[in-house]
Amino acid sequence: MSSIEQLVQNFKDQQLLLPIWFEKGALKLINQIELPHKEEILTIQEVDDLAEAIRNMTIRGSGAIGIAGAWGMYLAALKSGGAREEMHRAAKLLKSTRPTAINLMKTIDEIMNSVNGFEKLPLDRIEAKVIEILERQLQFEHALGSNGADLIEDGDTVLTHCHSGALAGSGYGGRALSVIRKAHELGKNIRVIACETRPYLQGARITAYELQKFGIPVTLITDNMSGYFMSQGMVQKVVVGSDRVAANGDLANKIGTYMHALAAKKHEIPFYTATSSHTIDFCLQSGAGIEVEYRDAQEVTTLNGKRLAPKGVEALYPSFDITPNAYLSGIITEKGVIAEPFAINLQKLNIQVVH
Ligand code: RI2
Repeated sequence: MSSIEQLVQNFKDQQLLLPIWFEKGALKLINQIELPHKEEILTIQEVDDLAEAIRNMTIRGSGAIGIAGAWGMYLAALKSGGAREEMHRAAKLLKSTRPTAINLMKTIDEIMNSVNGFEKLPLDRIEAKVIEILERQLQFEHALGSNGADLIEDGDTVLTHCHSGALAGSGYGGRALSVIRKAHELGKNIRVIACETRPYLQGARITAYELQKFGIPVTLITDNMSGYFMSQGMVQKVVVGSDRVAANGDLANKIGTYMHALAAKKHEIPFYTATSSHTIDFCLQSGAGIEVEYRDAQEVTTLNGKRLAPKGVEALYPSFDITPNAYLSGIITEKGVIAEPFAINLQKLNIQVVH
């Protein structure tokens, strides 16, 4: 068994909910577009097809697309024998698929930097790097989950937005759901309110699906109900993921996150982002520098392919919004929970800056 096969077997033995893995010379991935009604596994043989799967959100979530980037580089190396030109082409193509989540760019850069100076890029080095990245991501999930679980009290109802869970990460609980899963495993009696997350419906389709699988009580609401439930004392904490965190703690996360943060502040409800240190972009001083991806506005004018709005009406679909650091109670990372002042305390994390 090769070391890559061993890694995949080891992950499967841990009963992880893997979004993507390598099997018999090809990539396998869960088709997240079809969840929860169909648990379809797709086979991907070409880097170009993987790039399209990331672009069209067959696989999504900042952690998972970082991992997909690593697997894509492995596939490129395997197919081309490590040909420098093809590796550069694959890196450029994969990095171009989604602009906001930084893990994708960082992971690919890390792999390319590990083979700097080689004429023909050595497969064993790339393989070792991919294994290191995947194992590290999983360790992050357990560590940040434990750090965040300490903040959750017995009896809490935790509101989350979008899906920052196993299938958005490396299979344990991603970011926000690692916190919730650890708290549940510690025996804390908690409930989750999941926001449906229009228009892709990550919350209704994937967060609810995962929490049911984990045996954690979940109640689904539409995004515009969060303020009401907060005002009624029905939410004790908010925990969301993040696609990119600027050096001052401003964060990009799924569109709608900012609205929940405003309501949480008004009702003095602690609002946390659960993330890994790799999601922090020290090259950006504030959230103003984060590129917000716009997606096809047809997803707003239609639902399940059925038109909602009159023909010809204009719509907009920014995929993310920026929540300023003033609304954050803490940033939950694998290295601990970072408190205010975020710009100073994030610097102390001792994270290598990747430009
Ligand atoms: P982690 C998602 O975006 C959402 O913004 C969600 O909060 C985040 O990625 C999950 O990533 P999309 O890829 O915070 O569904 O778990 O557009 O890394």
